[in-house]
Order: sequence, then structure tokens, then C-alpha cells
Amino acid sequence: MPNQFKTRLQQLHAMQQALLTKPNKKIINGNGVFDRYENTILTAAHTPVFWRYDLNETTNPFLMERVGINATFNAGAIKWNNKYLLVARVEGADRKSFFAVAESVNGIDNFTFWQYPVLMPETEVRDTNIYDMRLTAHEDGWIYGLFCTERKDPNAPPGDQSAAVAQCGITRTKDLLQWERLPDLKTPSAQQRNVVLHPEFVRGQYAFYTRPQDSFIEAGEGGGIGFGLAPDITNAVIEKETVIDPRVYHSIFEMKNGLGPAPIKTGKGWLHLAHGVRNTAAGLRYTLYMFMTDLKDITKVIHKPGGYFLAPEGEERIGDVSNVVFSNGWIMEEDGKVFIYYASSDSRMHVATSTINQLIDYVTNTPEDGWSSAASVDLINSIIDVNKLINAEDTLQPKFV
Ligand code: M1P
Repeated sequence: MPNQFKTRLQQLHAMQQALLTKPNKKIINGNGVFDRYENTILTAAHTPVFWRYDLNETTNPFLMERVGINATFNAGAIKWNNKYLLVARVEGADRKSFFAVAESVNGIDNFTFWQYPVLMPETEVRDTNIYDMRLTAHEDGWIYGLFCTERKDPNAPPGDQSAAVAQCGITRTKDLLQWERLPDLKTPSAQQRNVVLHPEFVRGQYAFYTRPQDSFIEAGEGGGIGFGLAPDITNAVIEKETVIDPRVYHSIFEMKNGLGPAPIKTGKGWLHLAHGVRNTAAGLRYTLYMFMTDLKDITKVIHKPGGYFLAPEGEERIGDVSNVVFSNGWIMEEDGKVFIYYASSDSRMHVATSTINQLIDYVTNTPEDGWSSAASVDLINSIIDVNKLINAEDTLQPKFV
């Protein structure tokens, strides 16, 4: 009689091998700004079999999954020793998230998790849940990881088992293996998520992009993406937060917004990727948008295309929290190629690629939001008028009258 345990084990390994070695392909005919890829790059099924199964036939004769993994998403990204690394938010079946590093040789496929998840040291207050790390290679020589640490609200009434306090946890590393935990960031706001460390000192201080929020974990009075300085990262205190990218009525970021990865420095300004959230009858909708800030005054937004840069499409629209795209990781190569890592619907990771020249063109030449329907029609009319001046043969469009 065939050994059921061994047969199942072989099948498990074969399936995972096939997944981890599956080549990815660019989807042709994108929008000219970036290209999507056919396959997801990191899913719960990518987590090693030896994380989830006790592989000892004596203690696990049915070869049952002992530790379920629910999702892998919202990954920070960095190029390290010639490999593309994602520090993913891995969420267990128990709803707890933790960080784990997955690496790829080409940045678009074959992402494989390192043997162990990240062992994140704690502060004196235990983290209930940690997630969404933004990596910053700072000019001080450290790689920082800023992430959200969530704990039960100590002031919640006894019957309330969901009120939480979200704060910014800070960790740093030199090798992505050993992580030093620093005290959580202190700001004037009751809640913080989506905090990002700027890669350079600003007036000799550490510069943070924040997301000020009131005491409610959702939405709240928070006015947008904030900014603040702290002289000491080992005891980071921001005395004053100013909003640099506010929420706006009837926009893609009317409910809330938050910075994505650390900005990329370009000759024209600091390029930012962020997420904006709007309400719909079907719940919140998260899309990605871009803006650029001044090289000298990094709090000054100098370009901001109207609308979203990337929105959930097709299967991306469906998942644990549907209608969400979220990005907290990107990598720019020396030749200008940019890998944009994004998660869909709080479930799995994708990659899109572009170049820094395309992204600069996008952010500097895409018209800004006119904030009204009439302004949108005026904009389209002005493009039609320009196109009418071009020969019909050159535009491959029907002849204008
Ligand atoms: O569920 C969508 C996202 O919601 C939160 O982001 P934000 O604070 O900007 O609304 C986070 O929980 C994030 O991880 C999640 O993807």
C-alpha cells in the first residue's frame, strides 16, 4: 500500500516548487505609464511548507496543516546584495500579522521566503499586531523599518473588543536579519499609521511623513499626509505635525490618505507614491496616486496629477478587503527602471514596472484635478482641440469636423 503521508508530502512540495519557479510575463499594451504582470508575485501559498506543516509522520500522521497562513501583502521593498527583497506583511489564520523577507533574482518572479520570519523585538508594551513596513536606507547608514503597531485601546469599554490604538513602531537593521527595536514614534496625534522616514536629514533632523488621526482607528478628523521632524531617532519625538497633502472633498482621497514607500529623489523633485481612500456604497475604495515635492522644501507639493495612478482591476478587486490596492514598496534601479510592488485587496502581492523618466513625465505633465465636472470637460475639450491640429493620418483617429 502506498504511504499516504509520503505521497501527500511529495504533492505539497511539487505544487510549491511549481509556484515558486513559475515565470512572470509583462502584460503588453499598458497605459504608457507602467506595465502590469500576468501573475501575482507573493501569496499565502508561497510561504514555506515547513512553516505550516509538522513534517514528522509520527506526530502528524495525516500531514495536516498546523499553522494556517491567510495572506501575504503590503510589503516594503529594497534591493540588497543584488537581490530584490520584499518585507511582506504575512497574516496568519489567527489574524496576526508579522514580517517575513522574500527574495527574487529579477524582481518580477520566483520570490522565495527566507527560512525564518522576522523576529521583531518588542518595546515594554507588547504589540498585538504589527504590519505594513516602510523601508528607508537612511543617509545615517542604517536601514530603518517603520511599521504600524496596534494594541487594544486601554480606554475601550469592557464590551468593545475592537477599539485599537495604532502607533508607529521603529526598527533598524544593517543586514535585514537582526533588527534593533527603537521606542515608538511620539507625535501630537492620538493615532498614527502609514508613517515613513525620509532618506535624508532635513535641517540636521530625522524627517517623517505621518498620518495624523484622531482617536478612532478609521478615517477620523486627520487632515491628510503630515510631516514632522525629530532630532533623535533613538527617542523620536515630533513636536509639530503639519499637513502637506490634505484630504479633499469629492476626490479619490476624500476619506483618508497615507504615504506609500519612502520617496525617490529625482532631478525634478522627490517622487511620492501614496494611497487615497474614498467611500462608496460598497465600502471604501483604495487607489494609488502620485505627487512630487520640492528638492529644497520637501514639504511643498510642486506637482500632483489628478485622479489615481493605479486602481484595482479584475481579480485585484476581490479579496479579504475588496476594492483595495496598497503600496509601501518600490525599487529604482541605477538604469532608471522602477519596480512598483503593490498588494490587492489585502490578500496578495503584485508587481508593476515603469521607468523614472516615464514616472517624472507622468507626474509633471498629467493635468491636475480641476475639482469639478465642468473642469474635467474643459480639460478633455482642450485635448481634443490640440489633437484636431494634428493630421488625421498621424493620429489614426477619424477625421475631425
Ligand atoms: O484595508 C486596507 C488598508 O487599511 C489600512 O490602511 P489605512 O490606515 O491607510 O486605511 C491598513 O490596515 C492597511 O494595512 C490595509 O491594507
